[in-house]
Amino acid sequence: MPLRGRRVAGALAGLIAAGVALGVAELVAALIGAVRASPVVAVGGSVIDATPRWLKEWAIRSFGTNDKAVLIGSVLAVLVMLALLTGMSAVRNRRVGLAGVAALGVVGALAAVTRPGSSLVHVAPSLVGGAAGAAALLLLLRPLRAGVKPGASPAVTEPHPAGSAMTDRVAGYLAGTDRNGASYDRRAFLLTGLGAVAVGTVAGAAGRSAIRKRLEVGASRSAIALPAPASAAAPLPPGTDLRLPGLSSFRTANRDFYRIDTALLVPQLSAKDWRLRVHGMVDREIELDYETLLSRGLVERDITLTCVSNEVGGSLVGSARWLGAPLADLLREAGVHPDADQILSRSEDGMTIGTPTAVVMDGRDALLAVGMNGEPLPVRHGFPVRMVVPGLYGYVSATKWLVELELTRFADTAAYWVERGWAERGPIKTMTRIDTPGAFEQLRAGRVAVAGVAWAQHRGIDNVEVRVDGGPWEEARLAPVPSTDTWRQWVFAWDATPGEHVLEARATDPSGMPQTEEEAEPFPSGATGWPEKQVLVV
Ligand SMILES: Nc1nc2c(c(=O)[nH]1)N[C@H]1C(S)=C(S)[C@@H](COP(=O)(O)O)O[C@H]1N2
Ligand SMILES: [Mo]
Repeated sequence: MPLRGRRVAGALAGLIAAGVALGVAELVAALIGAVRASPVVAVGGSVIDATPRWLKEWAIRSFGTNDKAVLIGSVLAVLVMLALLTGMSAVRNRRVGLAGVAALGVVGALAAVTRPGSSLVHVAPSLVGGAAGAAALLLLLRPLRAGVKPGASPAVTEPHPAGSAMTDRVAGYLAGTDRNGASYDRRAFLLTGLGAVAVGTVAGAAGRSAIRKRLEVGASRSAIALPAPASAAAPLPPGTDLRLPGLSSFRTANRDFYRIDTALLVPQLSAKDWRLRVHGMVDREIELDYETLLSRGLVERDITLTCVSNEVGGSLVGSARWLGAPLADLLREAGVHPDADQILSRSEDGMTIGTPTAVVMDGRDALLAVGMNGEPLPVRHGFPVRMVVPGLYGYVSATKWLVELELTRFADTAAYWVERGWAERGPIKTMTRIDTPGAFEQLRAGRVAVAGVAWAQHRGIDNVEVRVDGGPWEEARLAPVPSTDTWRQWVFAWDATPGEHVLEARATDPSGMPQTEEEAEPFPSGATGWPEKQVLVV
């Protein structure tokens, strides 16, 4: 089969066809208003769900908040490779090429339609995009066939000249000839290619911008004026925030607040469209809109949120002043059946989180939160409404983009992370973190402020101790806190002597038992162990 330059052209055709497919798919996704049905997003989302825990943790560790960009990049890289291969084989055999395009389209469609909360129409972007890609590929293959010398039998192949490598093929492509010297219509190929690139780019750009507009739920958010709380947060006792350099501030700014969720694209739900349905094992179903929720008499509380995936010393913890409606009151109105021990909450993107009913009803400030640090919830943090329950890890309590509360039983339904092996109940373990000095920091001998935060939400922190080089435990000074639902700052004045030292810390809740030294990884119920810092004093 005469190939050489045509093979390179074929690879290029494959790449262009893939671009057309993606561009058109993006446009169709925007048109049907299903951002998440875009093939790259859908495949990326499926990859996230299928990713084993160790790999996910490695990705978060290595790429931090760029993990999603890296994922999308990888999906695209794989697609580019497949597109090049498909285009190359299409030169030999159009049917193989078309089968390749069809397979990619079907993969995208399957990924889209199996995403939580998706419907059959979500196959449209991948299928229409795939069809457009196939059409582009056929058009681009035409000029490549046109020049094959009449009578040149594909069976008669000349021996391949030695040293004919990639350069040879590229030269062939530039000359518009194949190995038999048969020319193909390079001009027509280039023109068709340019046309296809234009179509793909315009479709993709239009789709993206339509999507961006749709994502401008920001408009809905900025139009909101939150009411003053019926019950304001307790004023912070003086000295709650020690304001030491390197120590986390008592309240975490929204832009600095950690974000953990499975949503590749942040769900976009406007306040106007928001409804909460309370159903399941209740006497009376309730449906609530945003206005009604705001009119319920809101409470404002400082509450520290913690992720079960937080490693010892990790940063997946933050404290905010939340404004929200008491969840227990709403449940009492619905009339929860006595054996409904689980509140299965659902988010707009289909995430499910199971919270013990008894915990929510025990008098703590479990909230349907609408405000965070004085503004409407940021979209990333669950706009318009999320749950916040002091004392429970986020994966069993802090549902963002909340749309549904189903009263059920743990024995009957397992929530998303519980299905994946995480503990059914997730009370927060007593933990402390050394914020300053930093790891491997070089210090001057003399007085050094060792400081950090400790948390055991809804139980409270009674004591934090520090020890140096495995010596005796010494008590740190605790800052005051407004309630037991927040973390607590502490500071220890250390007389640092020259040399290498290891600092360790441990916290104690009112049970009197210091947090365990035993090291456990986050899976399945939260990390344990004492945080430590190695420092060099000069
Ligand atoms: N809809 C939805 N809500 C969610 C999650 C999620 O993946 N989807 N993740 C939970 C987890 S594991 C945590 S720790 C908190 C994190 O909240 P934040 O991103 O506002 O810090 O949200 C919880 N709520
Ligand atoms: Mo989490």
